[in-house]
Amino acid sequence: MNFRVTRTLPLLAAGLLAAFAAHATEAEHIRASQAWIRVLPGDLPAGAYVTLENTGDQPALLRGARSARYGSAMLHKSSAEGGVSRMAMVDELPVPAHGKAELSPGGYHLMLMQATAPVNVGDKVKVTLTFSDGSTLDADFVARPANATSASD
Ligand SMILES: [Cu+2]
Repeated sequence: MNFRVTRTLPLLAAGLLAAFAAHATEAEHIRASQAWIRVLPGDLPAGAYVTLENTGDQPALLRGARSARYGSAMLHKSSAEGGVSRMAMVDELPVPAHGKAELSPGGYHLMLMQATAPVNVGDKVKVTLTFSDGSTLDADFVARPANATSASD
């Protein structure tokens, strides 16, 4: 009896590992493009924008981001009400299966705060995007001037 148990357990463990490896993460199906940061003077927070494309069959949920260059990063959404522009924190941004989500000025964005050192126009800043299953995607965001409206205008 003992003999059987010790032989079965390693096989069971191997089977579980194989099943886990076959399950793709959210981040694996996401392609990031047009990634840029609007750098503002002084200690003002910087908006970060990116286009996310989901090549997978399941929706992915962007939860937030982090970067070694900033003390904190939050997911925000801007809106205009009666000519007044506001922004609010949001918990997540869905990227539909075989679809896109755009973070762009006036809409969803990442708010990067407390730069650890001055970020200059032209710098490439690595930002790690985090998804609801805990998976992550690194993308290089190019720092652009305050009057920029897209990744390349
Ligand atoms: Cu914001």
